[in-house]
Amino acid sequence: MPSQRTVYEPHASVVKNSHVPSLAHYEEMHKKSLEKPEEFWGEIAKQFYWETPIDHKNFFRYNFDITKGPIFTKWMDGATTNVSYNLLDRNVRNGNGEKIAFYWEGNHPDDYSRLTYKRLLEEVSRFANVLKSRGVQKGDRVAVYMPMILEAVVTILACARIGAIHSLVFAGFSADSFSERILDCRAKVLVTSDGAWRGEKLLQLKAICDQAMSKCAQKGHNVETCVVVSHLARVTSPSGTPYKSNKTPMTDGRDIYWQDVVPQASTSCYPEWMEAEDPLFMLYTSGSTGKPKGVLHTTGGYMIYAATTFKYVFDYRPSDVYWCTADIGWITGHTYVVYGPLANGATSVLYEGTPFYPDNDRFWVVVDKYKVNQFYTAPTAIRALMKFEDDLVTRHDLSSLRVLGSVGEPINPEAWMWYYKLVGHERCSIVDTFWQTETGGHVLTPLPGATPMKPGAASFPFFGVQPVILDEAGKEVKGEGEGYLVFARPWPSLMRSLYNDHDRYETTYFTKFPGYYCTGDGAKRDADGYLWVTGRVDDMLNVSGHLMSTAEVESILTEHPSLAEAAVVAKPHPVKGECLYCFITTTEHGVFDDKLIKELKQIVRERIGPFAQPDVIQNAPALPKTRSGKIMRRILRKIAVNDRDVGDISTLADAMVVEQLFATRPKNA
Ligand code: 6R9
Repeated sequence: MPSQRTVYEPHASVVKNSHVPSLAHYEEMHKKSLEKPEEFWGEIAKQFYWETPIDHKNFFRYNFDITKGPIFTKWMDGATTNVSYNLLDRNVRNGNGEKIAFYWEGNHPDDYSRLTYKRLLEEVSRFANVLKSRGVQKGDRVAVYMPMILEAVVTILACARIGAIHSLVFAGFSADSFSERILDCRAKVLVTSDGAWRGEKLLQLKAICDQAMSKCAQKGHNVETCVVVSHLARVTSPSGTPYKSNKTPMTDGRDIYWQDVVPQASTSCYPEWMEAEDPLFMLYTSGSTGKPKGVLHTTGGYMIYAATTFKYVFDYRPSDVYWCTADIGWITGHTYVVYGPLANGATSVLYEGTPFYPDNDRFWVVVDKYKVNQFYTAPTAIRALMKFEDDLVTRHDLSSLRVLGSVGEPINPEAWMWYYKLVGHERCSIVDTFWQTETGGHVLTPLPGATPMKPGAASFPFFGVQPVILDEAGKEVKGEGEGYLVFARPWPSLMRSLYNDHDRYETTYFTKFPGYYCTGDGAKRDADGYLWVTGRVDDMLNVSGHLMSTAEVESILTEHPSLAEAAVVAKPHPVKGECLYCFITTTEHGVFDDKLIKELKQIVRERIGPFAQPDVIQNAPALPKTRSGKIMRRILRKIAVNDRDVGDISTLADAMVVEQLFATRPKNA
């Protein structure tokens, strides 16, 4: 395996014509972005349409220091614009109306379609008019629970057009998780589809929405309108037998089919001019207390940052075909399936299915089919695919590829090398992009033509970003070293608040180290100045790129009547990155057996989603605790990996507990 010193230079064919052709160019641009942010971002903002022009004297203000007052960030405050106008009308006016915005590739290879910028604008306007006719106004929340279909993109942009705040929830979350999120933002409208196929699995999305809406109704919140895309009847099912759409239950007065209302709506809808600091969307992310956080992004800053990162990080050129495999329900889908590519007038692939259907080479089939130039996926997918024969990759023509992206979790050097060699033929640049729902766009990343690559290093900050490493005492670690990854100032797309909870925003991200935005991740800087993200430093787990908190899982487990206590830790997993390892203590009457294990796994699936199902559940008659009663997770993590080097246990109330847990690790652990 390559060491931290192994460096791969960008290939000459990538450097040629690259937007940033050398490290020196990058350094110069980065320096300017920090020293003259108004000038740097002002130039970029000029490429967009502003209904009320930007006041350059009031371009950028912020406070990151909680000891000096409330935390805030404002970019281009007072200017007005509309994001959907800039993504659609502006591109159509620039002569790109007939350009393909999306190639849609269905779960089944027989299903595909395409949409031009002009048609996308018409569809967006139509749906925006439908939303308005159902009473949706500027500032209202629209919950979205959708598969990867074109209507999902249309919904997002229709909200942006009328100033409604979209709140997408990944359509893999359970009805419980979804209802909690609908309630928190009090969504007026919900948009979904009857269902979708993922591989050979049928997802009954409308049925999950019905459960979620009835849970909301029990708590006094009624969703007024539910728009349902009739999707199943128009696609090929894995067995070939057509799906009968009348199986989907509809509630009179509340539920309407997309196909019954959208086609007759007008194709023109005047955009709502939004202030740069008006909300554009919210997106929930897990919080360490267990309650999800509604991360709030605003209009102007998010738009210019999504556009700029897309252009430089993927080294995008107008004739390129780009493909990001992320689901639209995650931040990667928001910024790099929808907003970033469309802001650049790009052509993208939108793929509905999985990497494994109908065969384990589907990704490479699609790259070849559309001659994809930039391909962006997650380490967990790469690790799953590298288990198969090389031939699955090598039998396809992947010569169109120029940039390969990775996102969601640290990429291990072995997966990086496989990606680089087998998929990229040692010709493509790999961009290991570190960012978060909260950051809105990439914050640490190599640039394709500029950055010599080190496998597994997120490398250097993007323009406008100033990373700092701090030690436990809050002192800056200069040069080589390791510590907390924080940022010393905001870039345009940093989240502005948590929906309806600015206090929690300040405590979660700005209190531990006054003056800095705290990511919750650790990082180290090597001798060459490269940054390596080492993973979460808080009680968060990253399972296949899905973040969740240990507290969230523990509180669900302990609701089971047989459980007295539960402690959950992350255990490294060869494909998922991390998996859940749960220690449970039963009550006096509870019996630890296979039935209980099955029930607990099922509860977690139902309450959070299938991706959260625990891999290991261990019986723990007692948990290692400090004398003050705090569970020592550090020790549990050691037990999970069977590493007896547990370090200092002098603070433990009862050291025997540790020995006992090591001795009784389950067979599948
Ligand atoms: C974009 C996204 C954010 C957390 C983040 C970190 C981990 C994401 C990473 C990475 C190392 C990378 N993470 N990208 N860690 N290298 N390239 O994934 O957002 O779902 O909010 O997750 O994911 O731990 O803090 P989100």
